[in-house]
Amino acid sequence: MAEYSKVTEALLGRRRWLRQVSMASLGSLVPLGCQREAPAPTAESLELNEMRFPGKIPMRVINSRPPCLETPWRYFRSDFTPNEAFYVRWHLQMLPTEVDPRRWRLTVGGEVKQPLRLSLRELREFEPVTIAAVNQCSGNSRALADPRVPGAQWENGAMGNARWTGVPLETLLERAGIKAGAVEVTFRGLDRGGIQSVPDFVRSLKVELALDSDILVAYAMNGEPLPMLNGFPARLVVPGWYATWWIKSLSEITVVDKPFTGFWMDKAYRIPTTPNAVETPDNLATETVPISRMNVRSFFTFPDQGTVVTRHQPCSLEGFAFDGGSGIRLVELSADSGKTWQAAKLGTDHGNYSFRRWHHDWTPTPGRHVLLVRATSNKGEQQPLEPGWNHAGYMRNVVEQLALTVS
Ligand SMILES: Nc1nc2c(c(=O)[nH]1)N[C@H]1C(S)=C(S)[C@@H](COP(=O)(O)O)O[C@H]1N2
Ligand SMILES: [Mo]
Repeated sequence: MAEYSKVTEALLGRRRWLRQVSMASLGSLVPLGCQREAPAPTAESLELNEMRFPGKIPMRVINSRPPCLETPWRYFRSDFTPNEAFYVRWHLQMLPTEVDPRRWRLTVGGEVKQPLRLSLRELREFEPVTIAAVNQCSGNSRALADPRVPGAQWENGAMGNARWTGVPLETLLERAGIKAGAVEVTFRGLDRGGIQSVPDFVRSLKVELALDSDILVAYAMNGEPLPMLNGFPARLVVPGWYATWWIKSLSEITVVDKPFTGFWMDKAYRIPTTPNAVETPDNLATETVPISRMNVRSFFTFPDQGTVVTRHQPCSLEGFAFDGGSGIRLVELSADSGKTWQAAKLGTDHGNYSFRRWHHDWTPTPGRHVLLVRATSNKGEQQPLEPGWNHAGYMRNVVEQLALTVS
């Protein structure tokens, strides 16, 4: 499925293509015991709330102006999320809809000895680095918050995993030469608020953090140019950190000698300092910090919710896990509400910032079952059995459930 292409989709027709995709990705793994209750969805036409944006398959629209589009769940059956199905999130009305790659320039300025003004071609002349990393919106799964919270009502599809190729930010900053006394580096894209009351989407990193060698200025995603809606021609990739840092259509990197202040740092994208950023509606946290590293999560991708499974035959359960960069140590399943857990087998390791697939053969007895999946990261962090809550709906990572009927 990583080899998925638009051409394939057009040739096969969507319906057949979907069938091929599930057959190709699950292949011989589909066991006799896991039957599908209903045939796979036949989305010849747009489903409710779906729209087709440039460079994208039909996707569920969370907001249309500016576009916020959610990745359909079936795409999480592969380790890498196809560019065409990768979720999209913009904040400002005036976003770039076309960029001439011959005229686009990335500037590195401010408190530097040698300001840079790089073309896309010059950026590509640096030694390229590729890293597999999850891009997840801070508000992924917000729609599931209880009590409800305002903001884009994402279900679980505001995330994706891709191979990002580009130049380490550190290389660019070293080429420019950071002056003594510099404290932060700010990042700005081509999008604009348009009116004075809407501040531009600018974010800043402390100099020490900006020099982390894993941060990239990426111009390719899964081996192709970035889709326009995912930040063509280049974006920041901050592996392990929530996507709010991953500035798209990047145009200005500015080194500053005073801490940067701005709406998107001081007011938005902040979390309580409490463990796992938890607060309660009647006792909101008074102390907040900018959101940064992702917490650990895991999901089911097969079979689908509500599938009818045959008794006493092995059913191969499948899903994936990830965290904020320490990597996945363990994925466990429970069929008894968390009393006992069994370790799943982990799939290919694409690096600590990537999705990590898991699978587990389960031989069920008749009845209705609710399975739980729980991941533990290499740094020992484990998903909670109860969801945490905060006023912005950030960082949800409760243990996920899969309800199945065994007949
Ligand atoms: N220039 C710019 N970059 C941006 C944003 C934005 O509004 N403008 N939104 C950020 C947020 S909050 C998210 S979740 C990610 C979404 O990345 P994607 O659209 O490629 O999935 O982009 C980030 N980078
Ligand atoms: Mo986001």
